[in-house]
Amino acid sequence: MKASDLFVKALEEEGVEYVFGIPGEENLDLLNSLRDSTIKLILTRHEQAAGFMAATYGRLTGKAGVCLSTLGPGATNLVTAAAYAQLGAMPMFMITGQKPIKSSKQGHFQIVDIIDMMRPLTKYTQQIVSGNSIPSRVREAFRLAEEERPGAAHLELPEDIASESTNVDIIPKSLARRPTAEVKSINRAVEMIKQAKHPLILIGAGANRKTTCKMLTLFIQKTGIPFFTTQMGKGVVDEHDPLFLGNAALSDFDFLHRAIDNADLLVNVGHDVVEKPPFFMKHDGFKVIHINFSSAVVDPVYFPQVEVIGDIANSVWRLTERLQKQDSWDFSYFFKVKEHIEAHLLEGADDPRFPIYPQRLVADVRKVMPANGIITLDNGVYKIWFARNYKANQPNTVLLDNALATMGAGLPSAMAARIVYPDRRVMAICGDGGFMMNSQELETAVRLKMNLVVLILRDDAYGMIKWKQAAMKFQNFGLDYGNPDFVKYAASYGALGYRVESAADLLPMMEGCHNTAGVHVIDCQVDYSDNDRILNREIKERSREI
Ligand SMILES: Cc1ncc(C[n+]2csc(CCOP(=O)(O)OP(=O)(O)O)c2C)c(N)n1
Ligand SMILES: [Mg+2]
Repeated sequence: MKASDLFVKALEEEGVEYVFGIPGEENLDLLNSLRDSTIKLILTRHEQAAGFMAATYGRLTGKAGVCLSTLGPGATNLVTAAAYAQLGAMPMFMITGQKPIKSSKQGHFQIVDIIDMMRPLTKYTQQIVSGNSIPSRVREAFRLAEEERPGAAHLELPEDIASESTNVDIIPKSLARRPTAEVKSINRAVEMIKQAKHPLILIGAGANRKTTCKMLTLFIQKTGIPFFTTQMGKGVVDEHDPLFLGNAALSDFDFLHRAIDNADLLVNVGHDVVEKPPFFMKHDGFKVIHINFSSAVVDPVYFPQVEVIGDIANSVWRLTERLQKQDSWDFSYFFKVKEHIEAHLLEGADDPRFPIYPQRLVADVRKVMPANGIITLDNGVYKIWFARNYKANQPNTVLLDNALATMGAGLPSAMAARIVYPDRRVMAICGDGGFMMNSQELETAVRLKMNLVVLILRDDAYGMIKWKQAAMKFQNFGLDYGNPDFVKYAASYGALGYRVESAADLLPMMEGCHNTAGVHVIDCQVDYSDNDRILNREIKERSREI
């Protein structure tokens, strides 16, 4: 069998449905083999977008999303997406091409060491040096990309290897179960939770697995222990639950941190230090039980006292079996904090001013999104508002990146969500800066006849950095820019463009877009002038009084 055919067969064996990317001449054998397979090629307009789409596919399905590029410049364009998948724990597999390795007449044209470049960004990176090693290399790449903690894997398939003939069979997946926690660690955790006065549950990204969501909901229902989420833990348990306190979008001084400071024990399910800290641990503060697939990376702000290491769903289930509500638990202060949080969330939710206030915008988006609707956020200051104010009902319905926190992923990840869930409402929410970093993918979305809504928050600036600049008491400098006319820009791609003219416009406009086929782009001017006052000062001062 031709090596490139074997490669595609190995991908099919792994259950691959899509390959996202841009081929170069070094991938033409592989491209031809893909032509005859069940796998669909999703051709994009930038490799970075293909990588973001593959990573998001992996995040949503648990199966490695696959992306493809040529050598040199195509492969270097995948770098940010590799880091996105690796830090965000999204299973993703990159295939890059290369010039012939046995003999080549092109000198060093386009050649950079892609394997070494990918090393710090992946769990596995290898050049394939013989067609016969394809089955084991591909299996190994998928094993590592998908195994906890998931991440990025990379294989380089040189042109001459892709075209050679092979005589080996593919290697099927083995049946493997994850190890479960050792009984003594469960015993210790049970004791600590029973003895605590004010235990509190933290839900992080690693808890976002199907079985864990179910087990965790049962655990919370049975014990009645209140919980809060990290940005990437949103939706694992329904945030409309009366035991939900809030989201730790900020690392300190928010209302929620008053509850955290009052806790004497935090039961951390699935958060690790790759995500921006939801709080800072102190030596004389609360104790932490770390429940995760692997042990805690020690950090000055995170040094748990007890670790329950093994399959998270199994650990949570065993804790649920062993724990009942305790009379000695006292959550009264937590619920007092919750009242303040809920009251603050309502403030500004109906603000009529325009350009629109972020609080109003978040409230209106929530109104048009059903429980299973998916919003994908790019990176900007609005991410904090969405994390704090948008209550998620279901897992994977708020896709944001609080690990690499890259700009440019909002639109591609919405497109991947659309592919995985053709029947749900999907909306990309991007700053004008982040949108422009991958706006060329509007063409891909239009070409694929996607139904998609893209909401652009326009402040004609890198607003997030402006907010930090103001907080540091620096003069406004170096962060303003102009924008294309987004309505005309959308139209030039064959998408539908709209401009919001008043706060009251937005909700019916979004509703209309979701009810109409096609790619819709909404240009909405946003007013960030109160961000500094509210996020840096008001919540700090008001929460101190609780
Ligand atoms: C690729 C990348 N470049 C730079 C940054 C640093 N950064 C974080 S947010 C931000 C500004 C985002 O601007 P915009 O997308 O317009 O959102 P806004 O905050 O204005 O709503 C910048 C420059 C980043 N996170 N990622
Ligand atoms: Mg902006």
